[in-house]
Amino acid sequence: MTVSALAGCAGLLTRCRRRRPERRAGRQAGSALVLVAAGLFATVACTATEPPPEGMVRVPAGTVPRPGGDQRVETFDLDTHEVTNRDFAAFVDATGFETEAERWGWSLVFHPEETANPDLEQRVAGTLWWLAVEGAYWRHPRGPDSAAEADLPVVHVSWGDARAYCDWRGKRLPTEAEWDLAAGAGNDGEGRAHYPWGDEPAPQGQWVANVWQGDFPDRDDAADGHTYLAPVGSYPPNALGVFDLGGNVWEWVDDWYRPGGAGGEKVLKGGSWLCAASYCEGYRNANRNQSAPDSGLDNTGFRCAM
Ligand SMILES: [Ca+2]
Repeated sequence: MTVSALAGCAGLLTRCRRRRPERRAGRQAGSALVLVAAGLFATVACTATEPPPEGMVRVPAGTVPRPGGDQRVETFDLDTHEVTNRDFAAFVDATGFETEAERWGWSLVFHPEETANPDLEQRVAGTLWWLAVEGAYWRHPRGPDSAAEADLPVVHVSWGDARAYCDWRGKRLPTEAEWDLAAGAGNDGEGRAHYPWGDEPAPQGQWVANVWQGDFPDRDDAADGHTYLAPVGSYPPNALGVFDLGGNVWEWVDDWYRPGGAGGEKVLKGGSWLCAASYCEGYRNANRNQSAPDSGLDNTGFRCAM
């Protein structure tokens, strides 16, 4: 049984599987390795009358629009914040978990200063702003000379890494429909806003999410106060009390990008600090991205549900 089949506020049983590493580039510019965590079991039970666990909000049941008609989503609980480096360090300290980026020995880092040199080695074809950096992983997100800051969202985590963390917490990754319901602030169909925070990209001229302003990928004006990752919770939450659903990091969800797409790519939602209105506006609620499940980049993270 898959995790998504157990979505909702009910008894939950999740398990990690071991897969063989396979190196390839995802659509978003992926890297390598697959997951670990053998035999991790977690059992969680809750009822609709219990308050959500600390650090989570309860998202009431509703529907989300889909091409074939509205899809119903049952009540579930969602982390209020993206998983931080502090959170992930606790997981690694307790379990000795090693991410896929660590196993490969490199990961992909956004290097706008290098975009003028198309001959630079260790690039990913077609993505001139991504540079493969040896020694980059969650503890050293920009390379060996950088250090992860505790309150920033963890990055360079693959879908498998993310799922292993959520398993350890007795949680799971949200489904795409759950994520969409939360980003729509619980509003069904036509009531859904254009962005997780409303219909205006910058209400009253104020950016309320960490995205990119200016000409991507050459100049980030940082009108929102951050040119890179922002500490989680730096901007107001949406109407449900969920922070950073738009911008900061793309968030892994449980679903395959194409239905039944085992062996394909997983869905990412919410956009990141690299999303510009002039390029992809990935922070729109209707937007969805895809990446190989063994990929990790410095604009990709996650949060958990249960
Ligand atoms: Ca920004």
